[in-house]
Amino acid sequence: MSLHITEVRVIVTCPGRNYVFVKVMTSEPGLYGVGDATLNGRELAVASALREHVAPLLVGRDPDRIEDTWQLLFRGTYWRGGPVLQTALAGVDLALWDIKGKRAGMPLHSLLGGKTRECALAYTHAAGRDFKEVEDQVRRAMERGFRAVRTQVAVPGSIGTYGTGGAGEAASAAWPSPDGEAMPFVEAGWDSSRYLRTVPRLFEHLRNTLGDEVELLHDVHERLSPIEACRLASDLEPYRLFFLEDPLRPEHSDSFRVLRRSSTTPIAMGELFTSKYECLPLITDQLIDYIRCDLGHIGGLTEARKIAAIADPFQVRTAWHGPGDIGPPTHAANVHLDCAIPNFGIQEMTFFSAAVNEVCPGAPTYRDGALWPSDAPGLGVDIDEEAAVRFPYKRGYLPIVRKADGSLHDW
Ligand code: CS2
Ligand code: MG
Repeated sequence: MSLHITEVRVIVTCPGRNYVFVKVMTSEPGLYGVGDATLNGRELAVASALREHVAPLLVGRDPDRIEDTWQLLFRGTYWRGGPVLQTALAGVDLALWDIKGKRAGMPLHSLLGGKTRECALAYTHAAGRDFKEVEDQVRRAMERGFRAVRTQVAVPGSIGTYGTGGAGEAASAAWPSPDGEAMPFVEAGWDSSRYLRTVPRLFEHLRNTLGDEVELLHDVHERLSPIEACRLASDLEPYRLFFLEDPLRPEHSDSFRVLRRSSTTPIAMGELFTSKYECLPLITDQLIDYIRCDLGHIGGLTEARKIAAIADPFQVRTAWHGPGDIGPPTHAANVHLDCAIPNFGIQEMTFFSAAVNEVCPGAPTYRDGALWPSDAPGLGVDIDEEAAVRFPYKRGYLPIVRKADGSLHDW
């Protein structure tokens, strides 16, 4: 029998935070592919979709047929899409690309058309309780070579503001209540008006103290109404952000028209999208400047390269999602794609802990403010199954946000 898939292993592990890794085994001894199917806070839903529904469909199939397998898993469900299924699909997709690269003896950037650039401009995060603390963090990042930094500051009265290292985030969701059971961390006392007053002052401070050279970014994390987002984007204009990220929820994509008319602050959007279809109007109507889907939640490289190709003639550049809650295989895929496409913009990055690198070695290398792709065949990432077993899964939830009156707000 010709080359075929023999087994799909789903590896759930918590080397500091939870990851779901996929290992697609083939009939050729020693030939397998690795992927990442981590969906922060709902990991087991994806693991179960993979084990119970996806794996049985793949055994016996030719691993070379990536597009056909993608179509099978996307169209063949009838109830298609959504974060759980698209994350499962991404895990398989990356593993199949990894196998193809290994068979060809080529790194993925080579298979994807070859390098258009040597490395991918990267940004890191800086955050603090006050402006000075954020400034110091940006300086530290610049000392490490970063030319672009995302900055977040605590909003007075809001306990553990998003992006400022609230306990819930630091633990990647696993936030035990006093009785030891994992419960969501509550960011309490959110007040959008206070946030809208605080953030422009942060950027005024940063430009006054750091000058104009460093690129600054900010993530709204989908917390604003359209008119509030207009206010923020126009108030930030004097500080020339590289981009303002996710000002609105994906459900409100029509409201980007309003936002676009009110300011020249560049806009990035997309980490919550799960397919190219949600990207379409934002791209074709040029309502955003950067598309930042998560390769791990849109069905992998197969979908991402199509999104990049759609975006290119509309002068929309890429900024793929790259937080710590997606694993090294997705980060590696980001950078292979970044280095192959013409319309790359910037790459969000994470420094993985020693434990994550032990379980899943091969994350892209950081040097001089940029990420460098591996030249090993395939993704360049591996999974140590024995090490993974030493870090068992811990249930955890993403934080939630409540306003001062106790009602729920978008996190
Ligand atoms: C964030 C993410 O990196 C980002 O831009 O929006 O860290 C996001 O909060 C997490 O991926 C949620 O799991
Ligand atoms: Mg974000």
